[in-house]
Amino acid sequence: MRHLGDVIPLPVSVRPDPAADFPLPADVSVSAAPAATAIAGELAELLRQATGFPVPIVAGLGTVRLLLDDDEAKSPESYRLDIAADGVTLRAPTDQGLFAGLQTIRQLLPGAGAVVLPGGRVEDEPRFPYRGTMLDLARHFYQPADIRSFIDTIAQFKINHLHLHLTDDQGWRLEIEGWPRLTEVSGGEGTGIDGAGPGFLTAQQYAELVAYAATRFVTIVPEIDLPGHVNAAQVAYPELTCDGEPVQPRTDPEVGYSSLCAGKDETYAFVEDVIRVVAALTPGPYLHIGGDEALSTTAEDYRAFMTRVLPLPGKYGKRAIGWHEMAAVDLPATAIPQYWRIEPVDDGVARAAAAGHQVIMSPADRSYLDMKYDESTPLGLDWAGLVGVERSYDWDPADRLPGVGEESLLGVEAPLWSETLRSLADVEFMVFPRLLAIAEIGWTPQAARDWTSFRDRLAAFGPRLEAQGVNFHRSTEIDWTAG
Ligand code: TNX
Repeated sequence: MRHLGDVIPLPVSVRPDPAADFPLPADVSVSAAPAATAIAGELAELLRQATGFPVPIVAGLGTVRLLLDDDEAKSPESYRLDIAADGVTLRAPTDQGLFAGLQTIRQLLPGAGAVVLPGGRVEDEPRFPYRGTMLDLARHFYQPADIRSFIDTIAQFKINHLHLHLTDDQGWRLEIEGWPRLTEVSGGEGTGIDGAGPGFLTAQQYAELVAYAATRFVTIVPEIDLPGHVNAAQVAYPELTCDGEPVQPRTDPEVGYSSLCAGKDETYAFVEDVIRVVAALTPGPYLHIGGDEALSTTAEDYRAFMTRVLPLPGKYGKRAIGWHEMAAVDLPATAIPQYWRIEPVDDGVARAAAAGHQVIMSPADRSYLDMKYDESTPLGLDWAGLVGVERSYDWDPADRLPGVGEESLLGVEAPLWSETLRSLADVEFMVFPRLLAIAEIGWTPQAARDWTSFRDRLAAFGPRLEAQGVNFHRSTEIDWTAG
């Protein structure tokens, strides 16, 4: 049997009651408020798999009950789980909270043997509303089925945002109505790093992916990287360069050489069109406009460009997110800088925070999932250092940058860049288990977190990830035999 606190991310409050340990009976059933039928169906299926019992969904009071209490002024993701001798009750203010609680129940089910749930009460809510990861589809494209599988895995750890880096120098991965050459030319064969990552999402596939993610309570955050990282766009449409001359496709990992032309009207016609189309395809509240490493854009052009472009997500109903370089300009009130630096260098982020902006923390030396774990890691980069599991766990996003404390943070994100990655197996190897560390940072109160506790809880997830076919890294920092 699992212990009530054997959960990642660690819940806010865990009160075990061993007298109330609950063996699931052969006639175990599920009941739910009408608004929660989808989650009830999922829970029943989970219990069927664990027990082999039929687990019907019943109209009256089931053995396991899902209740919606919308009267409380709590986080929509909060939940309370009671496991008692006469059954299990999960209550939350929203179906999002029920889904979070469902992930806790999933983790409390044993991997094998008699199905007994540990008695007691769990009360839980997230530290931050934004807990994310990122896939770089531009350097290497991953098929929708792989992205869906990835979403299934991350959602189990209460990761609720998936940022898709859709465009870069080496490829353009989202079909844009009115600009067909973006994907015809820059999404096809020969694109990506070493020409080995071809493919793109049609508008329809993107919409389906967004809808699928929503069933896992994961919000897709699309990124169109501007004004740098645009070689693929310029290959497709040479009028997007300053001199209008064609440029060559690039499949090397260099950054900082391409830029949209801040002084040309064509630039803004293109950018506004793309933002309008992406916003229309995206139900979530955010649209990421990049803004990083625009090393071949002059500071003056960067300001001029960003000042014109930053209001556009708002015009189409979205909040702009951008890499923190964009904080060099005065931001629209709802814009969110995403901080990625190693050193606490202030590029205007603290000023933005003081003006009331929310910030997403993604420091490269802690949260970049494309950094090698250690010298022997066959994949990944090391420009931000080696990032073992403890290093990815043992930091606090609220003390990274002076002036950007707890109350300024929307949350944390762990980006995965794809220069060295070729497959879902490669992605999983770099992401797991480190994303579980980031998930706990984003969910569990800082004062309740502890590396030793995390390390010991993580060991038990080895067999679970293995059973799910997830290609996680068997880091020697963890004693996997303890699981
Ligand atoms: C930096 S940090 C980048 C990406 C690279 C990554 C590789 C940032 C916003 N941009 O262009 O893929 O390093 O780790």
